[in-house]
Amino acid sequence: MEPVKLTAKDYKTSVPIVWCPGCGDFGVLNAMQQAAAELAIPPENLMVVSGIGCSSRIAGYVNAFGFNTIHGRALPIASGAKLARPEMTVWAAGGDGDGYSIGTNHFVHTIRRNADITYIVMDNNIYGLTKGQVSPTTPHGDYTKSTPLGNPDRPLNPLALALELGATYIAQGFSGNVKHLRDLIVKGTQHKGFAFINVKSPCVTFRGRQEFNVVREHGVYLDESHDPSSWEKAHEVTQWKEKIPLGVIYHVHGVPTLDEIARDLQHKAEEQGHVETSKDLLEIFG
Ligand SMILES: Cc1ncc(C[n+]2csc(CCOP(=O)(O)OP(=O)(O)O)c2C)c(N)n1
Ligand code: SF4
Ligand SMILES: [Mg+2]
Repeated sequence: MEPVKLTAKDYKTSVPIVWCPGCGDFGVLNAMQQAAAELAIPPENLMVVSGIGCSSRIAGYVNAFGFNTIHGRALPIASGAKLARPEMTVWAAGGDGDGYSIGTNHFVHTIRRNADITYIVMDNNIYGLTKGQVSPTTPHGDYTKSTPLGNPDRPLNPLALALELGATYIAQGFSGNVKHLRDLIVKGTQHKGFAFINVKSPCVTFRGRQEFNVVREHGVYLDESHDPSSWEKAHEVTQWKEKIPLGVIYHVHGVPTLDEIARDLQHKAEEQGHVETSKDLLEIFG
């Protein structure tokens, strides 16, 4: 019998979507559903883990195992899920506040461990759910609910940070270009290791609709003249000031993943045999 062909519709849920009309996150949701269909991942083999925020509601909108966790904690939970069930595809998702503010420590250490998961950040430069406070990616000087005199801080550059930390797949997409974003998610999911995709996903309510035009005007799609295997070229791209890079910025293969390392350690421990007494255990650490 022919296998049933999955379509984006198979990844929709009946959970009512409560995002504001025009929110960029709709484009990200469509791209994720299209990517899952393209990769033909049976919904029961897919897990979407998120934190807290408007964007983090996405875990309930994809027909898969979903876990809307605590603020900033999507990555350790996603890493644990992948360790426990390596045969599953695990996507982590959330916002710029979730990932680059309260969750920064997990961002750093998940990259360092090269967990074999895909992390999709809906970067709207604001805390949307809590009604418009400054986020780590809000541009310097911008007025927000919590910076009425202008943002005194310089913004964090997540692409440069990920590159410096040794991320093995770094891409940037735009929720206004679903097809392009779908392809970035497909490639990231196929990548063996931590795939990081920062998505320019405007918050129309607290940053305004013109944010879509900012990305359209300043976005530059990387073509074959960009070599994503070159750290130096990737570094150059992450330092662009006026232009916004869109596409795969950096991609390297062959770095051991967290689950490979863990399984290797498990085999080594099994070879050493069982530890019978606590005295034997203490001797191992002696
Ligand atoms: C421990 C903890 N601190 C603070 C909050 C309040 N809180 C909920 S969502 C959020 C920020 C959301 O911003 P972001 O992650 O960028 O998501 P967005 O709503 O913009 O998609 C904050 C501060 C919380 N839920 N838990
Ligand atoms: S507040 Fe902003 S991020 Fe939240 S749903 Fe509305 S437009 Fe989207
Ligand atoms: Mg946000």
